[in-house]
Amino acid sequence: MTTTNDTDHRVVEGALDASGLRIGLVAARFNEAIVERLVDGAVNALVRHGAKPADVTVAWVPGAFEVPVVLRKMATSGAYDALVAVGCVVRGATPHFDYVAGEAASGVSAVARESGVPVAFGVLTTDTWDQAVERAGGKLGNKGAEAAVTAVETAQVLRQL
Ligand code: INI
Repeated sequence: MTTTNDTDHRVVEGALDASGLRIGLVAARFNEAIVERLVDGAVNALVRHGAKPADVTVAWVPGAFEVPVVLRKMATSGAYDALVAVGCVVRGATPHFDYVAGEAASGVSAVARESGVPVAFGVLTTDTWDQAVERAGGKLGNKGAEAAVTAVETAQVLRQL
């Protein structure tokens, strides 16, 4: 194993501090009961980490498939330091799931790569409704809140580079 005693290197880490950050959420209304909980979790997490409520914008779209195009508009507007995609795609018995979930994930990452604005992925992709409930403020936490804090941390890293 190689170790180093170099104490002079620069370490960049993002503070979990949302004060002064302008943050946009794009939320997909499909499976709305779940997504409302994810949005509430995300907004609460941002405010608890110092964001001003007036600096948080939530844009609603019909489904997860529509999330990337609205994220892209927000990312290229210059009005946001970080973005969060929020939605819920439940597999059920349809191959539609794979297209919707796949397009949402690849579209979200493309927006972040191409714009340079961090976009956190808070879109649940689950096999069942119960698994979604567990991740939307249930026993497995709130993935909307986790994504929001991830967006803040990444924005704070970018600010230092
Ligand atoms: N959209 C979702 O956000 N979640 C889903 O589970 C879902 N399913 O299962 O179909 C879903 N479909 C709609 C899709 O996002 C688009 O709105 C639609 O295809 C029109 O473009």
